[in-house]
Amino acid sequence: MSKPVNIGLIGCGFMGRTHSNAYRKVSNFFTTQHRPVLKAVCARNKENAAEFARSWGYESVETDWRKLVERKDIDAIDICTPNNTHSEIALAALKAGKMVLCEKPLSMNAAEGEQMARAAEAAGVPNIVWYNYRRVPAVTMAKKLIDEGRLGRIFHYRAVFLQDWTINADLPQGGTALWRLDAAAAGSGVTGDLLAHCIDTAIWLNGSVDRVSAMTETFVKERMHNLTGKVEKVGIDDACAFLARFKNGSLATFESTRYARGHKAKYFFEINGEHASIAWDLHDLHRLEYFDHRDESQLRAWRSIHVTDGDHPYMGHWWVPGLQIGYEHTFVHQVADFLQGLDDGKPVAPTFRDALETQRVCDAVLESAKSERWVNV
Ligand code: SOE
Repeated sequence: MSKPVNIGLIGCGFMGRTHSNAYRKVSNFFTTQHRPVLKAVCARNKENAAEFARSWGYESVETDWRKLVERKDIDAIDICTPNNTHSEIALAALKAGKMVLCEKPLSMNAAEGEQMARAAEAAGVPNIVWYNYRRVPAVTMAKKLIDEGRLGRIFHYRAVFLQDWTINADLPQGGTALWRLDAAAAGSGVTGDLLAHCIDTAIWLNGSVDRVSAMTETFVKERMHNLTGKVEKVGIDDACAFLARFKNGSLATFESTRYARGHKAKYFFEINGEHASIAWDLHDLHRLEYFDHRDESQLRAWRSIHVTDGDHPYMGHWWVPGLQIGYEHTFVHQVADFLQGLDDGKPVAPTFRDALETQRVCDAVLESAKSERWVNV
């Protein structure tokens, strides 16, 4: 028998849409006993919330997240608001005994994240953070190949996440659409927004990071602030690059920027092991590049695996072999796994505790950039 999970979503932006889309689609493609019900959406602006509710099929609207969190008919709170609100909302939701699905990054910093992870464990309720790229089928397959030991000892991990949308110095900071440029709302720039994705994937694939050495830059030093109407100092990192040593002995480089002209969302990683290497690129997200030195020498080459077959991760739930899926499906996969976890009574990664590890690396990166020294995680 199907068990409803009443969702209360907070925030009607881009992420609110990706999550809502996932809740709507998941039960058409994945069979779980639990099934999401779009119970309520919350945003400060009532008209926006009502319009969002209408287009995504939410049953009701709230304008105060505190009221939503206290509602008896809500089982799970989904936090899609700017980073500086995650902690307060999550702590209140956990106190009210709700499950919590929190948009990435978990928190503004590790201290806040630690509090959230502890509260989630004390509440004993399912909790998860939306690091969606783990659930691109090709990335999940990379994890499988690594866990099978195919790469052997890992020597190198390299990752980049490149964008170009903030090059224009006239772009303001702050407010509904541009809070990612406002340090007070976002905590950091590319480190928390983009590198957090790379770090989450890297920890998942390659284990814990031991120490880092970073540099950051803010190319546009002042921007008009949408909330104050004044030109204010920019507090976020526009670009960040760091070296890392993993606990498994491998060396890593990470780079992210919003100033890489020509790149909209180029997330790429490559891992080099003793026997084999793998590489993945978000611009071609259904392909996993794989090179195995143990192949017969004449035929040895990079293989470009089209991860669309029925026995590839998640793909048996979609169309027929060879037909692709995309970005939005990673969120569907996350909901599917979360619901399966509810069926099985098991936590599903990345939990708040897992995401805290990423937060600790982000903190170390920012501290290293400031001190110009290596920092232990
Ligand atoms: C920023 O532009 C952003 O939307 C991030 O906030 C997302 O997490 C990333 O997946 C795509 O880029």
